[in-house]
Amino acid sequence: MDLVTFGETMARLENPVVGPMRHARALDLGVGGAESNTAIGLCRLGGTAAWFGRVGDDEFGRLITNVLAGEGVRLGHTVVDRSAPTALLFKERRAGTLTRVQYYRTGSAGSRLCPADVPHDLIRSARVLHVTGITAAISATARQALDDAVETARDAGVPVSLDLNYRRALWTPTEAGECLQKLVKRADLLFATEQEARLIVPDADDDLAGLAAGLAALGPRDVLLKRGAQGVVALCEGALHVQGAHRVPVIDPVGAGDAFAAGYLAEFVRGRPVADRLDTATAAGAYAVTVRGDWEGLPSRADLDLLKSAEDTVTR
Ligand code: KDG
Repeated sequence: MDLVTFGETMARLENPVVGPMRHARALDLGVGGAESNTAIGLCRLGGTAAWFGRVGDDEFGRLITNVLAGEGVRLGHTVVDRSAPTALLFKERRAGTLTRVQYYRTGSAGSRLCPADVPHDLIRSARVLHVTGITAAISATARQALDDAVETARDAGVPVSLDLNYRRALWTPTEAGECLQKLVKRADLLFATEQEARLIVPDADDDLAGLAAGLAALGPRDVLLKRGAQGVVALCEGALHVQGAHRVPVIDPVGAGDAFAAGYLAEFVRGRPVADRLDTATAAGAYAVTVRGDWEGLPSRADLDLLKSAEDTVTR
């Protein structure tokens, strides 16, 4: 298996017309979860990915497993929890690309993930284990499962990829900073925004190269500072890389970071050099933001070629 990942995936409800949610006459139904978004991205780029987590024994849980399986994500270790519902995520498209996310996930099936759910053999078989800080924030048992999974990967020599993915609705900056710093020390690859990075190394230099170096000093050999429309500053295997983003019309920025991680990891597991990893990561991020939805716009390999070669806006 190229990538193993886990966490909470939710049913996603979104107003199709921009404005306060209370005026919506209908909501679009989909799914979203940072880790499963990345698993889908890796599959679309031709890799193999497994996701595990808990879903409720309800229509939303069945929607999640249908969607992920339909995208080629392996779900053999996913648990159907009969005692708690699948969580909901509401995406209120308030104005243009301004989106307000609200969770209904306290006590959800996904947050009941626990150490007994962790498939250690599957993790040992992976080319990379990808985790996010969200799992540490959703419950104590999920945090323990995360800890165990990371330990198994490290013992087996499987690289650990960590996307900090700070969600302020779930915990305070102080709580997150303390907990995530411990995870950063055990990660090989680290994805973060500048704001997230400063939770971990509050005293780091103002400039991004210094910030990346501060994070790398904690352990990760690749540090990727994602800068949205401004691209990425990366400190990988000791070398600094600065890369711009593709200029694309932004329709929905949610999920861009998961796409970036998917692109980077898709090349990492194929043993490709850093330059290729960054190219695919930035292309995947660009595709993700051009389409409504957290993962729906993620590219295939053919889409990557299209972005590279397109001189016209229409390819026939
Ligand atoms: O990164 C996109 C995610 O925010 C979304 O798909 C849902 O996992 C999610 C979360 O916790 O916000």
